[in-house]
Amino acid sequence: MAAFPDIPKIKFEGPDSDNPLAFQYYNPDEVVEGKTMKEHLRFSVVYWHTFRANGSDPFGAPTLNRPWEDGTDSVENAINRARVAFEFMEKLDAPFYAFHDRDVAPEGDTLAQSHENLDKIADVFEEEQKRTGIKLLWGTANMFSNPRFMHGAATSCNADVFAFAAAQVKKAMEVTHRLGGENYVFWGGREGYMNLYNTDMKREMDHLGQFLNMAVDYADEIGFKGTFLIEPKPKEPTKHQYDSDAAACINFLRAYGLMDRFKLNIETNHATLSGHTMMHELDYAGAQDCLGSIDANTGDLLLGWDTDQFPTDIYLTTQCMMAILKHGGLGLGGVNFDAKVRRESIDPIDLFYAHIGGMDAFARGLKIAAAIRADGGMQEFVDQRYSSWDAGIGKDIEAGKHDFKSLSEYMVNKGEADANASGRQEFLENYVNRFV
Ligand code: XUL
Ligand code: CO
Repeated sequence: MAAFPDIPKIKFEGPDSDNPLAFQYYNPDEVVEGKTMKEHLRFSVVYWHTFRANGSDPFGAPTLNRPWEDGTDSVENAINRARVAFEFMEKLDAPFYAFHDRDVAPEGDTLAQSHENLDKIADVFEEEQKRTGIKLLWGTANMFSNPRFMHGAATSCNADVFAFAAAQVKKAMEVTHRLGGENYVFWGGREGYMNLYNTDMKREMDHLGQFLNMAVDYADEIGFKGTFLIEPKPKEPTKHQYDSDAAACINFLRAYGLMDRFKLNIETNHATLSGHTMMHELDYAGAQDCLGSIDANTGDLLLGWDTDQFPTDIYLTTQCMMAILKHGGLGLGGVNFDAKVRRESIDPIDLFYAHIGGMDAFARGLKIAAAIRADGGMQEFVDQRYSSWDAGIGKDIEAGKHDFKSLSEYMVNKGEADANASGRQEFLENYVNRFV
């Protein structure tokens, strides 16, 4: 039986439509900068928030109406839920999805039992992927919910937990590979510390480096060619997560010889928790050739935690798309809605409104960013701002023709630096507003 019998397939109707179950801006086949919107954005639905969230929070019980759930943690319920998930994604016209092993299949009494449960769901996913053409953007392993991971997984003080985590990731990689997953994500759930008094940070980081190298070796063994992604987040659940921001992750990847196999999965709410804008994190990752994928969501200015709300702010999506286009697109990555409806948004139809809004916001951001780039005014300003590096002393410095002695001689002779020009921040903010 259909879970969403009254909901039609969501279609593009254009900006004049007032149909809340239609796209006003996301037109999958519309070409922007030589690629279709569908190719640029590669929208993905997350299994955990969309099909497993129940509206509970630390202060209250579940609230969300999910009539297809039978209230048990059985494999049968998980199979039925998988069918519902594909019905939802098909109606939404979402080309990709993402999951953690433990979102999709119940954890068994033993690891072998958990593996078996996961295989049963993977059978259903395989069938549904074939039926619908929907693809797996990435898989990952949940190594933070079960109490065994209280001290971390790859960074646990308990070596057996490291071994358990390895077994779990091995299986999650196999399932991701079997389902044609285009990436495999590591978000360091509890890879961090609460207090340095009881923590050997160096040893924990070394273990994490070793763990990720084992993952790369195993990928080679099974022929998994997808990109590995690390997802930075500075805090929550631990006080200090080792993968705290893009810069920290990239330093880690370099230190442990992982740069050629890993990129980053940048999430908006994680960026802002780390005291950076999403645009900063994307531009930093892009500058280091590490921009892999994004977890699209937003936090709340007035709340200091990971609220994982759907992105509707056009400035945010414009800035995301400016950075993404600047660095050549997301490649095998996508715009993955790591976002959940509020616990007061209790109806199944709210899942549609939330995703439609996020997809439209990103489609608008894409079009606005492309228009800004086509106009060229901002790029021209930036080029001009750095023009002292295009000739004369600047060009020679960049070419490596100078050292402190020659620069000292140059400036002692000259006496004073050339005058500075205005940075024109307000002018540029107004300029962006012309396109929004
Ligand atoms: C947690 C988070 C995760 C990762 C996947 O904040 O974002 O859901 O995206 O483990
Ligand atoms: Co995420």
